Amino acid sequence: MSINLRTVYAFAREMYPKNSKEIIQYGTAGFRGKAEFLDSVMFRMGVLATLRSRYREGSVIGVMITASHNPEPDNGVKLIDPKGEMLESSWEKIATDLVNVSDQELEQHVAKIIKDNQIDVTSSSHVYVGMDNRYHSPRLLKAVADGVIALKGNVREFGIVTTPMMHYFVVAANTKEAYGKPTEENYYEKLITAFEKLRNDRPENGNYRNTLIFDGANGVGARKMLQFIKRMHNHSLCVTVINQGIGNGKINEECGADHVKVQQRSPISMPAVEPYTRCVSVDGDADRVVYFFTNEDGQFNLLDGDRIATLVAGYLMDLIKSCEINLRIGLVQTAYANGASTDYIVNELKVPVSCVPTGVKHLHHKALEYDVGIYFEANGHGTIVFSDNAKSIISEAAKTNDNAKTLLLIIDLINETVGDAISDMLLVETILNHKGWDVKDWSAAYNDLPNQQLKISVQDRNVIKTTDAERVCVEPKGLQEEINKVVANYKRGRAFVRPSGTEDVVRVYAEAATKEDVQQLSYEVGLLVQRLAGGVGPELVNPSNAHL
Ligand code: 16G
Ligand code: ZN
Repeated sequence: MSINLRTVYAFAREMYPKNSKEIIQYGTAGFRGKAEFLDSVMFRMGVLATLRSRYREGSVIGVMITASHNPEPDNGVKLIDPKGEMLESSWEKIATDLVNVSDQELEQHVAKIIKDNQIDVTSSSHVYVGMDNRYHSPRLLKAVADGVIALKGNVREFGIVTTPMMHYFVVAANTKEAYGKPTEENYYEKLITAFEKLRNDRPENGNYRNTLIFDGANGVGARKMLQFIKRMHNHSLCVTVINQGIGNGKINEECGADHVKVQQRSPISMPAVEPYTRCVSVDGDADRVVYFFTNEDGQFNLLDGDRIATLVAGYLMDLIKSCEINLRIGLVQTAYANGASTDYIVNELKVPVSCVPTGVKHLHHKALEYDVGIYFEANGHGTIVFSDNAKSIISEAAKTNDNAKTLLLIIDLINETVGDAISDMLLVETILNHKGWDVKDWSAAYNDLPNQQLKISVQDRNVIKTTDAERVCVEPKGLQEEINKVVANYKRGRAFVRPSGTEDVVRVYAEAATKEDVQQLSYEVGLLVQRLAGGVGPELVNPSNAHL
């Protein structure tokens, strides 16, 4: 087989001309932006995925088209590496360079990538492509597929799927189906079989009821949840899906995990429910999940990624102990984890915790260091990874120990390849059922410290440099010292600043013992950022003067 790089240029010029001069960067979540500027980016990512597959000796590379929790007009694309991980960092740079060259430079640039990476262009290449349900996704999927075709790669289209389903398919294919089959049906079957065996014909237990409200963010998660419901037996779980994405509802608009977490309020279209009804929100591509409920006074309560992590860690610790096996369990968080959750993990659960920079790849990577690595971001993205050593110890124990059999089913229920909102939800449901807990019992484990986030606009957010998993700011000089001074005035105060990887802002996070304190603390830290890091726009308003 021979390829002709002229074809790439011809496709680009005729069908996917570059229509934006703005430099865009492959960030923590790939490329994101307004859909109308992404056709050429998608085409080029199809080209890159094909080259990457050849570079990785014909392994399947995944391409997911989604802008996750962003508003409906946005879209995005990210590549999935052979083991289901995020694209390797050195290739993020290759991706950035490739999408920013002009159409005229494209042919030569592709030739250079091939040469620099010694890619055998005669070898075979396999690319899987999937998309969320944004109305512009099919057009962008076609552009990716054309990128693959231009370089004579093999492309398989999966249509509308969740991000974690794509990771599952890629891993299934690359493990020669040891992990599962790369089909939507097999994904449902694997998870439902494990879930129903774990339920063991006991849909309810103690305070646990098997009904819940599921906010699908008008995204792909809603559609897939409806598919799960169709396939589940004997009412093992009774799910009411709201924000299904049918009719006028826009993806993530006033709904979904990000809205619920950031706004700390229920999504739109919530039916009237009894106090303490368990409710779940996922984001637009269903790789994040948070729980919430309202109490008898109508007060909103959030059970976020930290809560899920602590619930899972406690459960797995007990289960592993009861199997009489010795495995190293570890939990991975980011600086956004509520301080109360970290205290609970260290002092009550006594599980080692590590803190890493924001972004799934950092958490996933760190979790792989343990036999059982649990990672969650406070925003609800997370999963559990089991080492090969752990799997063989558990399989051996399962020959004689029923709890080890349960643990094997838990491994089947988890999507180890990446955070998966639906799989995580089924795991939480399993644990709550096992413990006989309702949301009240679950939230009683510890009390979150009040916390607040601010976005600060600055001239150039990259002037902020951080270290120690983003908890310490090293540049601009002097900013951290000033932050330390204000934090010291607040009981249980903690704050950090970091440049966002997805928006042109600096993020401020603060927590403190009371709501009033946290408002004041975040304001003071935000003001320091404005003053010392080139703030633009109006000065922040002091919350204690806000009523004046
Ligand atoms: C991306 C990351 C997510 C992180 C978020 C932070 C992946 C796949 N996703 O969505 O993990 O929490 O960015 O956004 O890595 P920020 O940098 O704007 O705060
Ligand atoms: Zn997402």
